[in-house]
Formats: sequence, structure tokens, C-alpha cells
Amino acid sequence: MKGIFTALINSFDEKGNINEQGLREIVRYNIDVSQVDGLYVNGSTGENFMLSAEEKKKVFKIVKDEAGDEVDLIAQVGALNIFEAKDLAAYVTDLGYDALSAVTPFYYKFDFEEIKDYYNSILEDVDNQMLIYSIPALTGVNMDLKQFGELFENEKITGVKFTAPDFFLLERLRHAYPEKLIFSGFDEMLLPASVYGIDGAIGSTFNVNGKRAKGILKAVHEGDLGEARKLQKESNDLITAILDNGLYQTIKELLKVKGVDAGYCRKPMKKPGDEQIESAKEIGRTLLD
Ligand code: SI3
Repeated sequence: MKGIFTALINSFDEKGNINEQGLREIVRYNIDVSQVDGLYVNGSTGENFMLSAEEKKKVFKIVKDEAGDEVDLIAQVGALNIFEAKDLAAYVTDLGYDALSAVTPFYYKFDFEEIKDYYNSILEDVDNQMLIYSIPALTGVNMDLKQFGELFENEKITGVKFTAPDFFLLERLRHAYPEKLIFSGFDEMLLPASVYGIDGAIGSTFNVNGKRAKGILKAVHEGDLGEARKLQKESNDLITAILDNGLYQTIKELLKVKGVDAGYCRKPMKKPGDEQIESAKEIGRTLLD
């Protein structure tokens, strides 16, 4: 498992129900047009934390059914309800997902022993590998090198999705654990993370910018930093515009520009206003590749 993995966006209809056809189209666009290496399903970008357990299963099933074995699939199963996380882990493993991932448990201020127990419990009954999903800005959970090392002692924990602007820790992790998979999570920092030898990246904007992201990884591997900087600059112009206009709403509007029925976000996220839709169209005209 290496390369560019799209943190898959989800498609909801106007009432907030999962739009199966739209979700299938998003999967196809990522595989056929962007030609990404894999999909990260039910992450933050998939609006996972606003879905019921049954809806999460539905999304996992649709995506596997549509993608088959064409690309690697990672299932984000983390949940504060540990029984739900374990049940989802078993479910996606049966479906044939290549790896699990679980966000660090958040909201309550769990101590590290509790966090470790959470990962070991999710994994105890399943035959699958796990990428820790670390995103301190949203969870408030900051782990240090030693704590990652303790989690990595479980052989089923094969890596981390590292969504933090901490390049010191990223370098220390890469150096200390050359055999573990490290996926970076901030798309706007793909170039510097690549220089540190990450195995790949998982990101929301790859739904509409997968080709450039693949180009950045390739250019860094080939030592062509000029090309990597050019592609990161173009990507960051796009990412800046997306963030300014509303992250997930704009990604969905950009997919619509490409003919994909990406639908709407689920409440409490807002529907895009007319101005936002017009700005997205302008971003589509000027900044997409
Ligand atoms: O789980 C996921 O959907 C992700 O991979 C999230 C990913 O790290 C994104 N973070 C969030 C909060 O959406 C990034 O791709 C991020 O959107 C991007 O770098 C723009 O800041």
C-alpha cells in the first residue's frame, strides 16, 4: 500500500440520505480519471462522524462493490463506541478491505493507556492491519515518538496517517520506524512530507486534484524538485481557494463541474449558497488541471 489515496468524499441527497449512485460516480472518477492508488473510506472527508453505524456499513459496501480490487481500500472504523469500532472492523475485513484505520479516540480526554487499549481491542479479533489516524487539530490528541512506538509494538499496527504540520516528529518517526507505513494527511504539505520519505498521502483534495498529487510524489522520487515545487504551488493555489470557499462543499461542487453527482453535505453542514457555487465554478475553470 503506497501512493496517493483519496480521502473519499460522500454524496448525500437534498434530504441528507446517502446518494448511492453519486457515491459510485465519485469512486469511478477517482479510479478512472484521477487514477489514484487507493481510497480512504469513511474518514473525516466522508462525513463519517455524522453517520450511523448502518450507514457506515452501507458506504463501505457500496465502495467495495464499485472499486472491487482495482485499488487498495482503507476503511476508517474508529468510533467512540468501541463495540461499533470492533463490529465495523470485522465487517470491512469480511468485505475484503486491505487495511483498517481508526481515529484516535477523542472528546473525553483519554490517557495514553486508554488509547493503546482502544487500538488493541479493535484489533484483537480481526485479521487485518491498522493505520493509526492521528489528526491532533481535530481530536486534541497529540502523541509523541515514544507513544507511537508503543502502539507500533502491536504487529497489526502497520503505520500511521499523520495529519499534522510537525515535520520534526515526522522525520523522527520515519527514521525510527522505516518498516512502518507513513501516510501524510495535509495535502498542502505533500512536497515536504515526501522529502522525508513518506510512503504516500491521504487527502480530501485528491478527490479533485489526484493527478497533481501523484505528480508531486513522482517528481520527488525522481529528484526533480523544480517540478515538485511547481505542482505543489498549483495545488496550493487550488487548496487555498477550496478552503476559502468551504472545504467539503467546494470539493463537491468541483466534482459536479466534472460531471460527477457529488450531491450535498449532511446537516449540520450547510448547503452551498449561490455565491459559493459560482465561486466553485470559477475555481473549476481556473485552478483544476
Ligand atoms: O480522514 C480524512 O478524510 C482525511 O484524510 C482528512 C485529511 O487529512 C484532510 N483533513 C481534513 C480535516 O479534511 C486534508 O486532506 C485537508 O482537507 C487538506 O489538507 C486541506 O487542508
